[in-house]
Amino acid sequence: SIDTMIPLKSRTLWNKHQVKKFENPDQFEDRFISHVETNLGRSLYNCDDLAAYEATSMALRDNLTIDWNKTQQRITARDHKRVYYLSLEFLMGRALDNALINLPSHKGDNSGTPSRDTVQQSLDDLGFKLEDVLQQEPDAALGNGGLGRLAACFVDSMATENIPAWGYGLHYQYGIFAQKIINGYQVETPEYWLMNGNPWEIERNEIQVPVTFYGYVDRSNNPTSSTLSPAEWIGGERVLAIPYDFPIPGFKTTTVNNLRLWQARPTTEFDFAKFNSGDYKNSVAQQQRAESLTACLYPNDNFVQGKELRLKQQYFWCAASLHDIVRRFKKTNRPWTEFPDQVAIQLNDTHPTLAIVELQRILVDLEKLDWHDAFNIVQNTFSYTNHTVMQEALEKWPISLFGRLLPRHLEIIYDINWFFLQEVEKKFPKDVDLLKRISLIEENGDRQIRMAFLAIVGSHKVNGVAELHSELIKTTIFKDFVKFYGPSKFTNVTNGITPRRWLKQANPKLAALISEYIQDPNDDYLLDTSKLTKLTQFADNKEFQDKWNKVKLENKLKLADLIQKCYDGQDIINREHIGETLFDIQVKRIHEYKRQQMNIFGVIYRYLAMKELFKQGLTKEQVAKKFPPKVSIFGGKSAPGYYMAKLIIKLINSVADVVNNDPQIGYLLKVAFIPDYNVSKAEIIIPASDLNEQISTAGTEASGTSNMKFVMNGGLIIGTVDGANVEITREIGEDNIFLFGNLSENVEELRYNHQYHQKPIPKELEMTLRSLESGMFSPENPNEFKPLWDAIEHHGDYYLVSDDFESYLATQELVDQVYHNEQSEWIKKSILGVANIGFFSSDRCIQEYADTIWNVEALKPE
Ligand code: F58
Repeated sequence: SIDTMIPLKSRTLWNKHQVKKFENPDQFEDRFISHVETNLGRSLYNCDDLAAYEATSMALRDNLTIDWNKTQQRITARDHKRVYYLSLEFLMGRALDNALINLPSHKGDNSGTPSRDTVQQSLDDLGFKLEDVLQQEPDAALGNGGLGRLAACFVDSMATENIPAWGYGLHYQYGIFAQKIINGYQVETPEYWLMNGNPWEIERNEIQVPVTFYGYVDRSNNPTSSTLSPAEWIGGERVLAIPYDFPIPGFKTTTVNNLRLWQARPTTEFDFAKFNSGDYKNSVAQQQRAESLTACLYPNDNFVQGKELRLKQQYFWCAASLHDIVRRFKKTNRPWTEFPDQVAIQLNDTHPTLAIVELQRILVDLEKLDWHDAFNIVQNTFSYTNHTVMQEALEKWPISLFGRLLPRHLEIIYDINWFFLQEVEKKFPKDVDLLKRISLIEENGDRQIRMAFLAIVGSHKVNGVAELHSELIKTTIFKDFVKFYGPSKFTNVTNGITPRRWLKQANPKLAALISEYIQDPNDDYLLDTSKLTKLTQFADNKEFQDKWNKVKLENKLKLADLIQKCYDGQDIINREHIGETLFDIQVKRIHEYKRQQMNIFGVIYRYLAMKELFKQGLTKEQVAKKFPPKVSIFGGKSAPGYYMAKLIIKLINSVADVVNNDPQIGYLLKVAFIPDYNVSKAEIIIPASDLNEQISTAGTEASGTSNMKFVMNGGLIIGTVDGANVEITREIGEDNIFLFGNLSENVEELRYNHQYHQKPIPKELEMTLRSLESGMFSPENPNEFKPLWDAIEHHGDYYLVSDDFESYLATQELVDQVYHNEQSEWIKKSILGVANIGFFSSDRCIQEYADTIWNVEALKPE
């Protein structure tokens, strides 16, 4: 036991002064005031909302830290296997409300146990509004989009499911940029999210992990000079990795896991050469460079750039994390062969693939294990999640760049490849083409390391993130690996989302209505989401439908407020008609494959068709029959260097300008672009949707997760047969989703046809593109949007907008008809969606990972 190492006298004293959690409102108030007056150095007289946010957060963090300590001690005492989730991105959003929801009794049950309600009451008594206090918190936006938010949902679920798990990532000073829209264009501004400090993190200066770059490999002590035997890497540059720890609470459990984010710091090492030459300024500059290593998140979504600093970030993070993991394992005094019984490491995409190589280096060079024994351990430890089949998002590193930064790691990769190719050759003799295709090194032109291939070879399991996607990777990008390893190395874990944040926190009114009707006053359905199916019995119930509708209306009003704020007070949405106005929403990163361009083309077509009817002399009422009131809402960031995506943003804003200011159209059609889409805005936007757009070209969106969030909030999907839409349809029933468009199995042929035959463009699209060309939306520069019509008409229409446009419009027409003429049917679909979305809880994902990939069991608090 760890206890016996501490003298009895000290133990007794520590026990006597055991720190206690606040366990009732009075104790919370005590903590709150104490934090205000000591940690913040403020008082009753100058405590503003920000200070109230900080003090509330510190009080909650105290509680979490106490449980955090217990959780960690329990895992260590039991010698339990730990899961490490390595992700370069954690898109956490805000922490305070989440912590409040996870309080032991989250509803006022009069027992005095603290809950969100009692904290709200206390704050009220102290003179603060919880709503305003929550607004003080900046989003922790350390991610780009789906991949980063998935990691955040997963750490939430791992804690809730009592899986002993740590997340490892980087402590960026600047997360994703803040997006401003100026004259319709995206402008990126840096967001220093730590401006006011961060009450949720614990900086651990007592842990400093040195990380090395560059230099050379020294083999002078190694007579065989084989790369397979231990070598010494003499590094050229050295920085320190300092951890920042974030407590991750679970729901209805006292398990608190850890999210550890590393930050780079200069070493205090003293450069004599520079000192002696009197070059003090330069040695300071060099130290400052160290800190810039983790300064900023790369803002690309589904695209890789291949920059040296990015590779440095990756190695820095992998080396620091593995050092930590290995140190923890070594304390158990177990033999190395047991490492995979104690440690499971999940690679969130290929960004942490270097961890595979680093562990092999540690085992061979530092721990002197036999090369093959070491690699066995490595393979049994790691598993890899793929999130894309798109070529431009698959990581490859030029050998020259890589070898300069990490000379010893390059040798190890060559050796891994050498043994791997020998096995391939043994199984498929003389298939030179196969060897070329499957090699970890791409040999055409500039030689590059294929990181996905390295991740496959170094792992025991590879998974895709939705059924369709997991099948696609087996038949396309990883086909040869299926041939070599057999299909069992490849598996599927369909993505999920945490219902705590995406239902309870984002949509408290809907959550309350649900718990009332399914008679679940303790919100157990947030743990066992299959309980949501009890809603089915109320799908036709008039009274329930009315209440359901009322919640939606309130959420739409809240979104209308947000939009008004974004448009400097200009009220775009007509509140009088809001109940009959369909909110059609597409929020996600802007990317051609996600096809926001098709959405806005649909809006333009609708506008042109409406104008035509007016021209024919129809009245507003008559036009409304054909085109009932609708708001098209967009949100999302473009990568700063992605020209086409930025042009799509500009087009949306230009169309909004014209349409919103057309008095003839009025409230019948409005367009809004919400700037700076992020997690906390998503929590307002998603609950307000009637319809949401999941319209990627079939086969391109690996899973999508906002599709799940929208349905969980009573939104209906208009979507293609892509990603998780397929399984959502299976779960909620095809009557409750609007599917359209070509199937993924036809995409290749359609693209081929575009290349070799001039296919006529459907007339509705033709009309739309010509309106762009006429300068209708860019009178000063009619050619502004030329690249958008050229992409379709002259560059092969890679994303198949022209192939799907007609069925998209037809399906939108069907949507209008159901929404306006069969209101009760619409609400029924909405209810049935929520009733059957339970499968997409990220708790289910974590159970699948735990059972089929990590081989780890829950460790419940006693
Ligand atoms: C996303 N990938 C997928 N990548 O596009 C989406 O379908 C899926 O639901 C989600 O992962 C979760 O599995 C994604 O977000 C990135 O943003 C990477 C960031 C770093 C560079 C490469 C793309």
